[in-house]
Amino acid sequence: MLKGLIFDLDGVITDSAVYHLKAWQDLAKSIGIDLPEEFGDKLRGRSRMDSLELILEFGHKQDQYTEAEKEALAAKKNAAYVNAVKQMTRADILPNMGKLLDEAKQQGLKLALASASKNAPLILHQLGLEDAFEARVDPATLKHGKPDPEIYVKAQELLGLKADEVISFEDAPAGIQSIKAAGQFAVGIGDPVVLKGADYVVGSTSALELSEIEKVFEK
Ligand code: B16
Ligand code: MG
Repeated sequence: MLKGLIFDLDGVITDSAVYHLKAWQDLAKSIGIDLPEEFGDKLRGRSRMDSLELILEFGHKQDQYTEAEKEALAAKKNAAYVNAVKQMTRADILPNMGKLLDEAKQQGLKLALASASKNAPLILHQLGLEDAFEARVDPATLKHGKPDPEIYVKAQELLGLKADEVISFEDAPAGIQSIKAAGQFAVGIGDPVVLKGADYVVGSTSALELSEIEKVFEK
């Protein structure tokens, strides 16, 4: 029986991916790497340091920096990203998501956030959603990033629920892998080819209908 919903943040509740990409592109440029727009998809759901590693590998520079230098690069990117996030408002909640969260609460479902972002508290504040989730996984406590199941298992545990009692929502292939490895029902938001491991896929949040997803979940 369905008892809870677990949400990724970036790409599901709001589209902060555009700000992540812009901040990474500027940082990459400053060290001589030209990062194409398409690279943004590879960064979805990946932790900050995993994202930096992917970018350095892409630019064949993975062996050129010490750990301390990598930390400094990541901090520089984050400062630019945080500046962009501070411009966000309630209007940046993705279409339909406010309604879906309200409906879920009315049904008595428990809600949790499973975001890899250490900036999630700031983003939720900007969106006016500080009180929307009864549980939030703190990514600083995780040993492994998505696609490892750890973050979704932890979110489910924080809600006190079992894997077959929750539906989890993701926009990233790494996130869908994480949900499925946790044994949960996965809703993908994006390209069905890219998110082929999901149990239910919609092209965008506008097409999300909780009652329709529940019908497939109950089958
Ligand atoms: P931060 P999600 C993820 O958020 C983003 O998709 C990913 O691009 C980002 O690198 C990661 O958070 C870490 O973010 O640098 O703010 O800690 O999709 O898991 O909500
Ligand atoms: Mg995401």
